[in-house]
Amino acid sequence: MKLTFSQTVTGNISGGVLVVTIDNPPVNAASADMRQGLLAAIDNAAGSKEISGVVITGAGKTFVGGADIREFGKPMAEPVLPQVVDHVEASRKPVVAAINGAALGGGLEIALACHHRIAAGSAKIALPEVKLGIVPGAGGTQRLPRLAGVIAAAEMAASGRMVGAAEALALGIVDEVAEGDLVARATAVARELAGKPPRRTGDLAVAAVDAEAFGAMATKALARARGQDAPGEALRLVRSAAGRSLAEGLADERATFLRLRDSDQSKALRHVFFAERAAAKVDGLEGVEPRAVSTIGIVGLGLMGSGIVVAALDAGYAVIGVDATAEAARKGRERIAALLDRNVASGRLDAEGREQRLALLTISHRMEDLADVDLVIEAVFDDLDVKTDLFRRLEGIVRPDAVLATNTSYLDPDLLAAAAPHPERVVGLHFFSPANIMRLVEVVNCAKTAPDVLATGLAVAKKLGKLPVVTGVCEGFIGNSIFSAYRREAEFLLEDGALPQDIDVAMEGYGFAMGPFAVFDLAGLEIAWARRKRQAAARDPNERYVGIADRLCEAGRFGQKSGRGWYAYPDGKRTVDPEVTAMIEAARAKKGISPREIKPDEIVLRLLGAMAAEGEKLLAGNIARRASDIDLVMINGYGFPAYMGGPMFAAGK
Ligand code: 3H9
Repeated sequence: MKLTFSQTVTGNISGGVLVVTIDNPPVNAASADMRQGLLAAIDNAAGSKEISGVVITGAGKTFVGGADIREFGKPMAEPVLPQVVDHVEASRKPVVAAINGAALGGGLEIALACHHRIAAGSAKIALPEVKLGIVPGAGGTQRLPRLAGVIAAAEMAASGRMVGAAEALALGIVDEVAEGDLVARATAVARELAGKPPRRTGDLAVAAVDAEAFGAMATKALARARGQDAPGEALRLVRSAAGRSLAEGLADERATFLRLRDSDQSKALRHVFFAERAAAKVDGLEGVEPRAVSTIGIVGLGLMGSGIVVAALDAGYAVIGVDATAEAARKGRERIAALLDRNVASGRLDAEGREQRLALLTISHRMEDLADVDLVIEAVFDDLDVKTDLFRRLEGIVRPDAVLATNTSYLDPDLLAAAAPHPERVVGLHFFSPANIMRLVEVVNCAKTAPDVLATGLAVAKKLGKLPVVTGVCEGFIGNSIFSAYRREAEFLLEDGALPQDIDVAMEGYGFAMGPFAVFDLAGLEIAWARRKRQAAARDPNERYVGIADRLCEAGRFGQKSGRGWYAYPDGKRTVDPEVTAMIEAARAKKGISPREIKPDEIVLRLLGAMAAEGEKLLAGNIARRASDIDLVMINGYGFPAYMGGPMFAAGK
C-alpha cells in the first residue's frame, strides 16, 4: 500500500517494514516539504502497530543531496533539519538507511541518525558544507566522530572530501555494503532489528584522540583552506565532540552553522556553486546533441599538449598524440609518461591505472594517423601562420564530421577558422597549464562555430572533469582580457608609489595565493613583452603606458626561470631586489611622478575595480554571457579566492 507523507516523501509497507522513499528531483534535497514528509513518516511508523521498522532511501541516483541550498537566505520553515534528524534517531523502531547514491551534508546527517546504514556499492558520502562556507548544521560534526573517530571525521568535515562505499565501510560510517538489492537487504535488516534496542549513534562514546596525529591532520587541512573560516570551525567542532555531551556539541554546531550561513564567505561560495551550474546552460544549445567523441587527436606534445593528453586519458578517451618529428614525438611520449609517473608517485594513480592509460595512447609523427579521430585539439606554437597551416593540412586528413579545436590563448580563432574550408567545425578549447590539473577550459564560440560543435566542446571539457565556460572572440578571451586589465592597473600602482612587494602582499592578504608580480615572474615576462612590442605601433600615444616591465626584460630579467624578474630568486626564494626598486624609481622620475604612499586597501580596491570594469566591457561586447561566468574564469584560472566570489560578485555586479 502506498502512503503519501508529503509531495516528496512516500512510503510502502512491506512485511511490517515501512520503506520510505524520498523523491525530490534533481538531487532529493532536504527541502521544507521533504523534511515535513520524513518527520510524518517516522511519526506514522511510531503510531502504527503494523510497522516494526523503517527503511529510508532515495529515488534515482541520489540518497539525499543535502539541505536545499536555495532555501538559504530565506526564513527557515519548520521542521528544521536538526528536528527531523533527532526524530529519526529517537525512534524506538529501528530505522535503516539504504544509501542508494550520494548522501551529502544534511543527507549524510540523516543517515548518521539512522540505527543502521547500508550502502550501495556506488554510494558516495561527504560533508561538503565547507565548500559552501558553512559547517554541518544537523549533527554531522557530532555523530560522524562517534562512528569514524575524531581524526577521520574532522578531515572529512574540514575538506568536504567525497568518500566511496568501501572507504565508508572501513571507517565504520556504514555497517555494510549491499551486494544485491539494496532496499530488500535494508528491509531484511530492519526486520531483524525489530524489537531490539536501537543502536543510536548519539549514544556512542567518542574514542580518545591522539593529539599529535590530530594536530598533523589539522595543519594540513588548514593550509589548504587558507583564508576561509568554515574549515577551522569544522575542525574545532569535531575535535570538541570528544570532551562534551552530544547536546552541548549539537548546540555549538547549530550556532556556528547559523552564524556562518549568514557570512559573506558563505554568500560568495553559494554564488560560485550556482554560477557553476548556470555556466553549463548555454542559450541556443537547448536540445542540441553534441557529436560523439571517443578518440581525440592532440597535435603538439609540449607542456600544454602533454597535459591535455593526460587529461583525456584520465577521462578514458583513446588518444592519438602527434608531433612534427619522430624526435619531438618521442619527447612528447616521455613527457606524458612522466606526468603519469608523477600521479603514481603522489598516490593519485595506481600502476594498473597507468598501464590502462598507456594502452589508450598512440604516439605518432604522422599527421595522417589522425584520419579517423572524432576531435583534434591543436596545442602547437601560438603563431598564426603555424596554426593556419596546420588547420589547412588537417582539413585534408580528418573525417568531414570531425571537430577541430584550437588551444590558442591570444590569436584570433576566427582567422584560423577562416583559413579552413569548414569554419563551422572549428571551436576554441583554451586550456590552462598544467592542463591535466587546472579545472578551467574557456570554450571559444567562434563566429561560424556550429551549435553542435560548440556543444561537443562543452561535453568533452565536462567529460575531462573540467569546468567549461563559453567565451566569445576577443584578444585574450575572458580570462586574459581581465588579467591584462589587472596587470595594467598593477603597473599604474607601481608608478603611483607602490612597490611589487606592497601590491603582492595586499593581494595575498585579500586571498590570492600569489600576488600579481609573483605570478608574472612564475609565468615568465617574455611572452607579454613580445606581445607589447607587436602592439606598439598601434598603441594610442595618449594612452598611459608603463614601460617598467619592458626595462626589466631589456635587462634580461624574464622571471623565475631566469633567476630574476620583479624579484630576485637566490636559492629559488622570492626576494625583494633593490635593483628593481631603483628601476621603478627611475621610471617615476622620468615621467615626473612624485610617488605617494598607497595603503593595501587602496591597492585591493583599484585592482578589483580594474577587473570589474574590464568585465563590464566583456559583458557589453557579448564576449562573456553573464557576470558569474567571469567570476568562474578568474577563480578557476587565475587564483581569485573562491570565498570572495569573483571580481564581478565582489563589485556587486
Ligand atoms: C547542508 O546540507 C547543510 C546541512 O548540514 C545543515 C542543514 C541544517 N540544494 O550539480 P548538478 C541543483 S548544505 C538545492 O548539476 P550533478 C543544482 O543547482 C548542502 N539545489 O548535478 C542543479 O540545479 P539546476 C550540502 C541543488 O548530478 C541540479 O541540482 N550539499 C542542491 O552533477 C543538478 O545539480 C551539497 O553541498 C542542493 N543541495 O551532481 C551538495 N544540489 O539544474 C551540492 C544540487 O536548476 N550538490 N542542486 O541548475 C552537489 O554536489 C551535486 O549537485 C550533486 C549532483 C553531487 C548532488
